[in-house]
This record gives sequence, structure tokens and C-alpha cells, in this order.
Amino acid sequence: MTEATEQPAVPDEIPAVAAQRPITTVQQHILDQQRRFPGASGSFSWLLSGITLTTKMIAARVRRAGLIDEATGAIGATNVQGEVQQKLDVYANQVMVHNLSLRESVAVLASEENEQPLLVAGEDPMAQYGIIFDPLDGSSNIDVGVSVGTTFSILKCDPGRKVNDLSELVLQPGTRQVAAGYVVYGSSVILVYTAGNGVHGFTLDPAIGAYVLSHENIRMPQQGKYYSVNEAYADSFPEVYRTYLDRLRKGALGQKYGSRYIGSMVADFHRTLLKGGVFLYPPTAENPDGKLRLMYEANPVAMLAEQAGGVATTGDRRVLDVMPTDIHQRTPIVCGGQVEMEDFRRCTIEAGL
Ligand code: AHM
Ligand code: MG
Repeated sequence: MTEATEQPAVPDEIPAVAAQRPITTVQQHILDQQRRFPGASGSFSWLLSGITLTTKMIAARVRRAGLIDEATGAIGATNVQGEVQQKLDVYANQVMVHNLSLRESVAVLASEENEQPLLVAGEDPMAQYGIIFDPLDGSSNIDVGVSVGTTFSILKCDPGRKVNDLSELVLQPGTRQVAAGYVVYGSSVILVYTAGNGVHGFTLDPAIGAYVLSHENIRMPQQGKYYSVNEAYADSFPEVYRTYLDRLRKGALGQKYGSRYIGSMVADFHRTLLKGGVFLYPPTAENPDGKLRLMYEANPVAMLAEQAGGVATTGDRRVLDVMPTDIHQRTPIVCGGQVEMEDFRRCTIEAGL
């Protein structure tokens, strides 16, 4: 576990935060959580360190976008979704696969960028985790200096099980996630994760190269000020979404909502998690099942939202209850605080859905 389990090296200058309160790195936090479970082997925290190392490597490259050729622009190919791959999509995917393949407890990896999952561990009895991820969400924003992110969902699976197709090992509903999270590469780099015991946020301290606890036990506000949706598609949203957005705008919930939309799900969700409100990607004419991917975009966000006291639905049911049939399947999503989501539910009931 040399990545030094992210214990910060002794810094030249003691960061200001240390003077005020003790530093908790994400690694320490995960180990502390694990200690609550007698017999826990530590393999989970070692696995998580594969993700934190990867996201630091991605962050370093994102920071240099515009300075080095490898960090901006498309590679001239499309991925399994038929979407243009950016150079950083490819790099982020390679680093994630490489780093996680070295973790003994990982059995299966599945990525937005690969059509099929990868069996990493064969029949190693230690290997029990499946990790599904989008290595670089919102990557078309890289070239213009706008926030992007990485999302991950962790499931337990049995690599010894006989299956026709590797996907079967990870095709499980979101309720079976043992952990999930994201990193937003924004004005700072923030990792947010849940292992089913609250939602915790860590900011990458560039002075020491470690993710340091900055947002403990995040709770989504009951009500926020903004809705977040690509309104350019509004004409083709199903009627219930148009009615709902109209209610938000016109003050039916006691205040008139404003609009914020970055076009990077991680960044739009991160704001919604911290400040409240609602994030939506409804069905559209072009994407009748929504655009976002259930297993590595909607499920992590839904688990985090619920753990923080919010709600996430597909429009007609809880996101986490959807039984996937394809690792790349899409889903509509509506996700936010209690007040906004209660009103959305009312709209769907009134629409007879
Ligand atoms: P990507 O995974 O190919 O980057 O696409 C997902 C992104 C999300 O981050 C974001 O919410 C959405 O696409 C934006 O889509 P649109 O431009 O249709 O609003
Ligand atoms: Mg993506």
C-alpha cells in the first residue's frame, strides 16, 4: 500500500487548516469507518485508494489542459455510446483500468468507454468487487475550462459464478451498491463518497497531494433556489416535466426558482447536493430514455442523494430500484431535495402517472 495510503508527507509549510483542526485524509476516514466492522480486512480502503490515485492523476492532467497537447481535443473516434471521445476520456479510462487492475479485491471493471466489462481477477477468491465508472463525465467541457468529473459505483459480485456474459456479474440494481461517489474537477478538486453511512466530501489539498475531509456528513437542504436542466430541449419534454418547471418558475413552491446548468452532471449534481434544488435530465425527442447512464451516472448520484436526505427518481420510480439489463442503459433522472421532489411527485400523480 505504498501510495502511502495517502498519509500526507511532511509538508514544507503546514497548511492553514492543520493549525485549526486535525487533518483527516480520505484514507484515514475509510479506515475509521472500516474499524466499526469487526473482521474488515482493509481491502476496501485499498481499493478506494486506486480510485483516489487515479483521480489525482486525472486532476493533474485536467489542470494542464491548454498547455499540453494530450489534454485537449478529440481523438477522432467514438465510444460505445457513439459519442466523440476526447483525448482525456481515453487517458482517464486507461489510468482507471490500470490502477484498479492492481487491486486484489477487484473482480470486474466496467467503464463508459468500453463496450464490455473486463474480468480482472479471474477466480481469485479475494476478488469480490465490481466497479463501474465513467472516467471523465462531461468531457466536452475540457476545452473550455469548465468543470468535469469522474463517477463510480461499487458492487459486490462473484467472479466464480458461471455466466454467459461478464455483464451479468454487475447487472444489479443500485440498492446493491456498497459504495458510490464522484470527483469534481472544478475550482477545486473534491471527492464525495458514501459507503452507506452518510455522505462525506474531501478536497484535494495541492500542497500535500491528499484529499482532506472538508465536508463531513453532507445533508442536502430540504429546499434550494435553483433547478438544473437543459431547457433547450423543453419543447420535447413530456408534459409533466413542463408543468413542473413552470411551477418552479412561477413560485408554486413559495419562491420563484432560478436556473443553473453547467452541462457536466457531476458539477450540476454537486451544486444540488450542497445547495439544494433539483437536477433533471428528462426524456427528450432525441433521447426518449434520457441521456444519462443508469449504472455509472444515475446510480451513484441517486445513492448519494438518498444518503444525504434527498430523493432520486426516473420520473416514475426510485432510480435505485431499477433492475438493469445492459451496463450502458440510459435512464431519465429527477433528483433533489425533499420539497422539490415532493412537488414533482404531486405533478406525476396529477398527470396520472
Ligand atoms: P458524457 O458522459 O458523454 O460526458 O455525457 C454526459 C453529460 C453529463 O455530464 C451532462 O449532464 C449531460 O451529458 C449534458 O448533456 P446535454 O448537453 O444534452 O445537456
Ligand atoms: Mg462521460
